[in-house]
Amino acid sequence: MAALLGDEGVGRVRVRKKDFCHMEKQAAGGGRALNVLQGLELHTAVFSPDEQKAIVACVLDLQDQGRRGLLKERTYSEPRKWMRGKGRATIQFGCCYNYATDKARNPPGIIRDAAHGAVDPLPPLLSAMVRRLVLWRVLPPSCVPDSCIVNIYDKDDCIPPHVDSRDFLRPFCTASFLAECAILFGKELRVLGPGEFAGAASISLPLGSVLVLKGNGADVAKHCVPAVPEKRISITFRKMDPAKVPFGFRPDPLLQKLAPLPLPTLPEVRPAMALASVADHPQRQQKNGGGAGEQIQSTAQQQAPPLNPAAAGQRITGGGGGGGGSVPFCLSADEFPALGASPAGGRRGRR
Ligand SMILES: O=C(O)CCC(=O)C(=O)O
Repeated sequence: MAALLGDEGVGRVRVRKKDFCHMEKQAAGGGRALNVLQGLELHTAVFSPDEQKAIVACVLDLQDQGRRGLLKERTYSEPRKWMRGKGRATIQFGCCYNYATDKARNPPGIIRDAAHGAVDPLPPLLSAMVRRLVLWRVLPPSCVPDSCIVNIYDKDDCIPPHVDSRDFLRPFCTASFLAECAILFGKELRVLGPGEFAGAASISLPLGSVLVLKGNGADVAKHCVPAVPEKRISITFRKMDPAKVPFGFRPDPLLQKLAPLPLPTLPEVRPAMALASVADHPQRQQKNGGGAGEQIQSTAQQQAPPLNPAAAGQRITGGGGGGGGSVPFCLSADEFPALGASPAGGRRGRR
């Protein structure tokens, strides 16, 4: 297992930023302002370029297996791309999370009954990723993921605004591959058109990075990824609530009793640069965004990605001006379809 992704490198150049801030007024609580990004952490360079290549190759191979019907029934889903923004393929491991009531009338949530929720266990390389996340202190040993969902976005696919189900514990995290893109956060995210959304805060997700979600960033703010400019893969790792684990679930022996590796002594600590932008709070951006996030940085110097153009009331993707007014774009069941559905009857056999 360790050979798939080496354990060495806990101290290698990477920035850990966790001072994201965007204040939004709460309707409840007398209009008190709340930092809806509290609890988010961005860890960069968690996976090296070579490791990213291996992970992408593994995902594409799994997609090929899914298309050929070689994975369990609910593991691979590929909706019909009938309009811009719709068509993101997903591969689920560890459990079947049902986004919408399905044909068997299973309600949304983790399907506990294996007869209806048959998915494959985490493949070895994805288990090795989880192991690294814990050993390298990206995730705490108290919340080791036992499931994941792989999102495969073709150009123009998106994931609409949502809050991840409470069937999964916090923190959870998402790793990014193939193309850098923005993820939007906000208490309210506006739908501007097919695959186009606007939100108050935008965080750029570098290749090989891992964004950790907990606190308000996971539970108060919604998040979404607007239509991507080119093919992109993300892998979201989550630990199931023990009360929701599918019957007969077998824990991965390689993910038991993991302990974080000790950090090497750092020769230098530099202030982190801002990674999130806050459109309507330029003064806050100066005060907080440019300040010191916690940083783990060894000898080489890392350049922070450029500031994102902020997104309040602005079009995030696609051509053409800000518009402002929403156009009809229904966040219907085919945005988060019941899983295990592939187009064109691609399923030929079953493992
Ligand atoms: O693709 C991403 O980075 C976000 C994925 C996500 O929000 C999810 O899997 O729930």
